[in-house]
Amino acid sequence: MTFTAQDVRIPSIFKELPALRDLLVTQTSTVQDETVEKCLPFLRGTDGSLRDNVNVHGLAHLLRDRHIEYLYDSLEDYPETFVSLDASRPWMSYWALAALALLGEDVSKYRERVISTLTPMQNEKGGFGGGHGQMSHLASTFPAVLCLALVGGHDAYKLVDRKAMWVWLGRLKQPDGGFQLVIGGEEDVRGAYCAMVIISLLNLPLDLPPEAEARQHGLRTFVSGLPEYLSRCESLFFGGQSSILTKVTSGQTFEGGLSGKPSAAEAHGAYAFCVLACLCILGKPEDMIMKYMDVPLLLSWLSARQYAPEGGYSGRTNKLVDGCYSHWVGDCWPLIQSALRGTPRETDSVPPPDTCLYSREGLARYILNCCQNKLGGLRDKPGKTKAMNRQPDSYHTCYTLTGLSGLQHHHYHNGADSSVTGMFASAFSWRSISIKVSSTAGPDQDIFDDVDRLASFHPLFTIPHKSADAIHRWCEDRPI
Ligand code: FPP
Ligand code: K
Ligand code: ZN
Repeated sequence: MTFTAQDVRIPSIFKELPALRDLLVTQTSTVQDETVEKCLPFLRGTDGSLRDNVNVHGLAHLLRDRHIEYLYDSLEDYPETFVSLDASRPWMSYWALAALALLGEDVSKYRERVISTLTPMQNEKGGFGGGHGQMSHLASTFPAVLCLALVGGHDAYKLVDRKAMWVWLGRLKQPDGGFQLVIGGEEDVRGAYCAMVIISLLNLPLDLPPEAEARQHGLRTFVSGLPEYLSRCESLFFGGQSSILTKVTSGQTFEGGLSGKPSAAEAHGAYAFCVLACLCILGKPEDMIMKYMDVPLLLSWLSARQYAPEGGYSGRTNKLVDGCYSHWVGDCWPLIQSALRGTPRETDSVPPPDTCLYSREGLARYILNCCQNKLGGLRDKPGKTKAMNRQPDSYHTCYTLTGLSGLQHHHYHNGADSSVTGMFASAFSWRSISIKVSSTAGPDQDIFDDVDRLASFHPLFTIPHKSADAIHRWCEDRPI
């Protein structure tokens, strides 16, 4: 199809400065203004790097082959200066394999390599370290298990010593209901989310092992006190950078977001996803989110994370858009919308998509126009500043694409559909369908060309639905 620049339809909200502007100039407003200035030529499709690559809606096409090339390359050698990444090897593997799977690549060809990479990282006493000889940590065990699920197959699944994993996780369970990430180390909601993903995918027993110290405090299972712990993570602070936090005084309401731990801390999108996804592993969203969250306040905070004209999300109040929050913040929406909608009646096999509480179009514009590097890979945001060189990396490539896939699909769960029974029935009953993303400029039209669509991910496990089902089924057949 040929069209002239005049034909391109971009709603003004995504190409003009906001109509209402606060005239107080601060360091925060200055960097915000600089960010908008950087993004505008990309959003308008006029930046040279987008030349000949926008559709009639002004949306850049997905540079699929270049991203695939970039990700394959990210799995090869690194120079010495990258030595600090040695503690993140399971993450490097996960980000690349997950993003490749979203782009339609078959990652099962990496089975042998994943097995040989992860084998030396598993510790006898359970769990995986981030590299050879390192202590087991939930932030490395989580991506390790997801990599095994992604490549799939008997040889990958059987690598995990599930009995030792169960015992190790028992030692991480804390009297307040949460989980430490490493024995004797920090405790926050990443621990709770990573632990429950591992327990549910590997179908580990819910009872705490007999030797778990949490038993001395009256806890019996991995779930004991957990939803209450998560509900205490609603932020009691009113935002800004951590150095300028203002404690809420009486009369002010709290911010409504979710923080990393119950002791008052700043609300952040990455922790919000951990809290909500963990609650949805424990039960149906309409039960768990409605019961344990203050939904109206959460909606207000989450809505405030999406900016215009940029269209992308920030992770916290008064901070800048960043492509990775397309997942951490953006993928909170399907969980919340599902909580508000409730489980569909058994007669509606696919419930109709909701009135969307966020702008799918805005997020798509930010990801495709502002985050793609023309040589491959996706980034936090455009521009080069003295403070930070906005180059792509596999973390941002993975999470911008996860967010893009999230907005291209309608996620729903259907209790009647799950072959899994018990505690995790709801977690394994999520389904999705590809949906049309319409534009405010032409509401009847899909802004996506078919070639720019990604595969769907399970909204709680961030791997394909079939990968989550397959590892779980394999483990169900082999009780420990
Ligand atoms: C602030 O970074 C970032 C955080 C406080 C949390 C980051 C955590 C995650 C991204 C993932 C956690 C989840 C799991 C499952 C391990 P910043 O100050 O550089 O960014 P900001 O300005 O956007 O807040
Ligand atoms: K950031
Ligand atoms: Zn980021």
